Amino acid sequence: MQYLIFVVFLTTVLGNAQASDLSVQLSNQNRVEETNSHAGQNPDQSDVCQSMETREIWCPLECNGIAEGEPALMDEYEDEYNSGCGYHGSGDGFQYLEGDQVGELVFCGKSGWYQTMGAESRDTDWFILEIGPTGQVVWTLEAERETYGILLGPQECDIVSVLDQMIAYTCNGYETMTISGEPGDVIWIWVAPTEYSAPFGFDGFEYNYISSFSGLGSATVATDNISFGAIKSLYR
Ligand SMILES: [Ca+2]
Ligand SMILES: [Ca+2]
Repeated sequence: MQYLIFVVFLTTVLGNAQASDLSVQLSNQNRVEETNSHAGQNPDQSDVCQSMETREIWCPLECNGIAEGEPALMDEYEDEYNSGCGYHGSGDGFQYLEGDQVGELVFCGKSGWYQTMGAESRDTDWFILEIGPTGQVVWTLEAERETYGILLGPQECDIVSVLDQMIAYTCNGYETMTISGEPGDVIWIWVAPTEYSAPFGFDGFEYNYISSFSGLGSATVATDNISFGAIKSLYR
């Protein structure tokens, strides 16, 4: 049974296969009750929403923070950047994020869709964070298209699943997840579009999302210059 759930999860939630109702049920069943979520309207965004004279309405984001650094999405792109458990290269496929001196980080991410040999694919972004001295990380997600923010566990690719999730779409406001643990604990999170292919009316390949954090472990080196080898110390 556990194997079945894992296969369904990987193929319907984390991978590039088509979504199913079961994946939604699985995610909801795994929701952590004590996690706080907030879906309030963001007044700064509500008045800049634009109608594209289609069914799609979008709300552009401006981000002032650390850039994700993923190569530009395009057809035949291979997601080998922060692709986590889907990474096929040598070493670690996760992107490590750390807070500033007060444990805060504004991360300017991009996600979207592209075609691989004629099949629709979505960009997935996997991150590793460290819980700071307060024992509580608050993660706020905004996105120009409907986007999952997921807390993952256990932290082994063979058995990883959804511990908690939020779905952010800037036109509806922002979403917040509070993650509690011991200072120094490592957490895995995952960001990707909820849709497996670009929505009707979407032009191009990419859209913007913003992950804002408080309560992170303090940075020792700049994130965009960090090497995976140097930051293995997070596990110590
Ligand atoms: Ca990305
Ligand atoms: Ca990626």
